[in-house]
Amino acid sequence: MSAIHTGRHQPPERPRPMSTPEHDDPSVSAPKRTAAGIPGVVTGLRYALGKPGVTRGARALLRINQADGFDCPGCAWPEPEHRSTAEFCENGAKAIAEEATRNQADAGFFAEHSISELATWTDHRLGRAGRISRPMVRRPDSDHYEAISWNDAFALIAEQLTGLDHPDQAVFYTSGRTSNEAAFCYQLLARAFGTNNLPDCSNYCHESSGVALSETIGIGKGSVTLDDIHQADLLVIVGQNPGTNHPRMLTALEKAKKNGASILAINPMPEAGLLNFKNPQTPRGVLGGGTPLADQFLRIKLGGDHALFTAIGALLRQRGAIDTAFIAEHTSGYDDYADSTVDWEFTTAATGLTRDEIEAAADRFADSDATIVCWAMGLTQHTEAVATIQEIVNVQLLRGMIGRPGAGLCPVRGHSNVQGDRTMGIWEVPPPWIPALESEFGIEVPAEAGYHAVAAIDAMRDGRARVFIGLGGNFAAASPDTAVTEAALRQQDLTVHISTTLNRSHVVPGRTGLILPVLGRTEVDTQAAGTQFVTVEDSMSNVHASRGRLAPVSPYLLSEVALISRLGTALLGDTLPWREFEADYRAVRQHIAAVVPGFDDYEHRVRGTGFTLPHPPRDGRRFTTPDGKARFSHNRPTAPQVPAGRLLLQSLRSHDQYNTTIYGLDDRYRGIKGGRRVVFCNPDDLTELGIAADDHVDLVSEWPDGEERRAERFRVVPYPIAAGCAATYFPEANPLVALSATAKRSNTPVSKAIVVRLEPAGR
Ligand SMILES: Nc1nc2c(c(=O)[nH]1)N[C@H]1C(S)=C(S)[C@@H](COP(=O)(O)OP(=O)(O)OC[C@H]3O[C@@H](n4cnc5c(=O)[nH]c(N)nc54)[C@H](O)[C@@H]3O)O[C@H]1N2
Ligand SMILES: Nc1nc2c(c(=O)[nH]1)N[C@H]1C(S)=C(S)[C@@H](COP(=O)(O)OP(=O)(O)OC[C@H]3O[C@@H](n4cnc5c(=O)[nH]c(N)nc54)[C@H](O)[C@@H]3O)O[C@H]1N2
Ligand SMILES: [Mo]
Repeated sequence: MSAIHTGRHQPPERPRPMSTPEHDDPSVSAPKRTAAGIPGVVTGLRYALGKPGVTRGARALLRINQADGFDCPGCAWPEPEHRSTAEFCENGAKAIAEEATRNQADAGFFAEHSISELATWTDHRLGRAGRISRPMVRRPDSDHYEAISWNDAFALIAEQLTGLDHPDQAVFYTSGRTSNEAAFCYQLLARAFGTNNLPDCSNYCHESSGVALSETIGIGKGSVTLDDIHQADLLVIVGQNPGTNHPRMLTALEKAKKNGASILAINPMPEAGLLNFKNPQTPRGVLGGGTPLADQFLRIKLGGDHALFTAIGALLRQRGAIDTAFIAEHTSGYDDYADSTVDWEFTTAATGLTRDEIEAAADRFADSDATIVCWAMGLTQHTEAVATIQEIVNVQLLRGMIGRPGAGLCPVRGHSNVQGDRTMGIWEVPPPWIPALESEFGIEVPAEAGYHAVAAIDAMRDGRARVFIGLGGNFAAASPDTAVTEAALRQQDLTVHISTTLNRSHVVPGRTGLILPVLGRTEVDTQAAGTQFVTVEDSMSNVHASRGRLAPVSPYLLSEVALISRLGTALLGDTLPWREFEADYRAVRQHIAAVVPGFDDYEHRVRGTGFTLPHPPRDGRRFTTPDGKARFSHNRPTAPQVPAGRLLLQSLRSHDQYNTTIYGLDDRYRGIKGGRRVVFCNPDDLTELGIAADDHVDLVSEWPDGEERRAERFRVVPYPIAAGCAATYFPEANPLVALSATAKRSNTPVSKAIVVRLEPAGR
């Protein structure tokens, strides 16, 4: 299918670069081999103390991830039971600083800067504008946002929604920072209104993990606890960069190493956080040389993991290193699972690894009594992502590495409550507990699934969707095929962005556009019944409370729960208990307890350090699949096809960004300073392509639809990345990803598998 020329709409404009190359001239030095330590803490403190003003920042830092404080809005890594006084990391500090900033995009700001002017700003500059301080509206044909009252804003949304021909013409997107309470209210609002159109950032993130795990072990969540990580004797970290994206995970890895674990890292890039770690919270980390982390590093080609894990599975069977009792008692499909020969020619070509390296990795699995495999976006954003993750499940099942201490499957989640949002029903698929929701609230929910994120863009582009509401996030910048997505948003009758800070989505409004500002996680939330807390679920299914501690940056802000409740009243009237929800979040939790399995006695159990949700495979080797067994999958290994003269490009995160929020222009561990338009390439590939270090190139992507997409002017940086592969930053790379290029079965854009050619830059 062509993503571009279908439907009755005009082909969109050519993709354009999202930041201005002239302002982007990075300096390049050698990549670092050690993550965190003193420079990390100092950098984090500089952000947190320097930006919001000293007392505000320091007060915030001391409350991060404490039992009586707020959950760090950085990542979803769990908190240890005995928390150190500073249970935060450099990048958590940056996330706090971003939210606690005193900069405000207020009414004066929007009067001064037109929407068309703001559209020319870089993402970094947009973010610097700071917190949105009151509700703003862009009226049809106006080039400015102007202030609007909350009541008028809710009336406007209700009028547009009730004017639709069908509820399915509305899209209710969610990002993963939303609390359980807000998420539950939001899905109730959408479903009571009559649609399951609840796409979320999970569709772009760990959807492939959810699909792969649900099909094989019966539940789409990871099966390990933090204690398991500490007790493992082999930790495999594949397709993940914890030094930047989950820095607190390094503390757990260090502890595991002290307990005797070995670490196998699998990545096309030698990421600093995988190789060496200095823990800023121990004297040794502060004074000493740090802990070497990876015992073996496999510099794999992009997309080579499917072939690698197929080979490892075969080698384990050849050696008889399998848990026959577990396989017999707890699994099905073993007999159909591929035979145990390894096609070495295919495997070494697909992985870029030698046979010896792969044999040595298989030895580690065979020798381990407690193996955990951790992964993130390096696996989920590929065409064969689901099959690849299922190959990892196969290997773990062969060895019986699930439901026992120190062993299991560990998809490391991104956004701090992305897993909780799913648990609360933020999902385009109606969850199994819908009948309970229906009887609890006396509503009827449509049976058909709604749009996932990519399908939502399709529907908006084709005129099947006319209203877009985003609860957090930055849909314009996080989505693939930027030009298509922006055009789709612009042609909506109404776009509503429920946001904390200014971002790119705000500058591509629909005919009418609203920006509705909300309290952040760090801020005190006071309602009729007093000060409220919210709850979140981390990557290991622990549910706990989060209490904001800072004074709100503006008196006009609503909490997300209050906002959704008032919209609910405006749209659906008092048929549902919206007013109770807003006044006292205990009312929301009471209904969650009645509807969502695992939340009995929620209010009581979530106090203190919280509780852990049930996970049948982890808790008792019970598998909630149709036959009650864990399933072996039979997938033929594949590898991405890259024509001669082309490179396979991945888009990843720099050290100074949180997804589409750009904190700064450095990527310290990779040696980049003062800019983002860089492309990391293997030196041998550059020689072969006749491109010199420091040349500037355009990235031109090539897809089966024949349509070319271009991102302009990137500085070439020679880097020890696997041969045939290249890397650049997200979201600058998003214009290159065709909307139709998604992972099989999970529909996640293949942001890590972009076939490109490098052309000399136009200027
Ligand atoms: N500071 C900070 N923290 C964050 C975020 C942030 O932007 N900033 N984002 C949050 C979110 S939403 C998420 S989802 C997570 C993301 O966490 P990560 O998944 O760590 O994020 P990426 O930067 O996309 O890094 C992908 C890693 O996988 C590797 N990789 C890419 N392709 C392949 C492959 O084919 N095979 C293998 N083996 N490796 C591959 C890349 O080289 C890179 O090291 O982080 C969360 N935490
Ligand atoms: N090419 C490419 N594309 C990708 C990826 C990639 O690796 N490569 N990664 C994908 C992944 S893993 C993800 S998760 C998505 C991320 O997609 P999103 O979650 O949509 O994007 P974010 O950048 O995290 O959203 C940032 C915005 O959220 C708002 N915000 C922050 N905190 C709050 C809050 O507490 N409440 C509310 N209401 N709003 C808040 C702020 O206005 C901020 O501008 O991007 C995906 N896109
Ligand atoms: Mo994510």
